[in-house]
Amino acid sequence: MSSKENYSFTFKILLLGDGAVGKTALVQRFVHGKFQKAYLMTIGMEPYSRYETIDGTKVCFSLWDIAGQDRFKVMRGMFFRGAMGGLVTFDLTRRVTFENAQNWINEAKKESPDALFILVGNKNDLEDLREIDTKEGEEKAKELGCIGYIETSALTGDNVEEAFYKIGKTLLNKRKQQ
Ligand code: G3D
Ligand code: MG
Repeated sequence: MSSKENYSFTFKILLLGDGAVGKTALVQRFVHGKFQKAYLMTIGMEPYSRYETIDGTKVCFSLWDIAGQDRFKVMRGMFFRGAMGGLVTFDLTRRVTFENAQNWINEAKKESPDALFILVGNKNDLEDLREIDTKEGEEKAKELGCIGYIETSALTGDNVEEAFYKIGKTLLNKRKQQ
């Protein structure tokens, strides 16, 4: 992990997706390197940051973990403002969360039209309970105009770094071209 000093860019990245898909678990895994079974349900919004060097440039990931529950919807607009990217997360074992991915992108785009999104299928450790296969996930990511599709497990840590790096790297390249 890089130190905080002298970073060149801050990327505001949203954790999006229905309740209980694993947004908080993913961000905790990325920022603290562990899976915590018991923590409070996210209330409104929780900010996290992690400093990283990507292709020789120090960046700050500013991660905004929003609450998926409908009763927090009124607050979300202001948290979404100025976002550059988002991890649109669904639970591989619950199809309804997959079908809702589009709604999350629409909601975020209202506030941040230029944001980039990666589609994340979480809980890939629960192989027997899976309702979405990889091919379907990849097709959905294309249909939604996402920069990619990745399957993760916040429980085992599988692909979690890769998911955040993929969006960080894409944002960095975009930034360098501006
Ligand atoms: P949210 O922030 O999207 O609402 P949470 O989701 O991070 O709170 O996770 C919801 C539940 O799913 C939690 O279980 C959490 O432990 C579990 N979970 C998160 N990621 C994974 C994963 O990759 N694999 C498995 N097997 N479980 C995961 P509880 O039981 O605490 O509600
Ligand atoms: Mg949460």
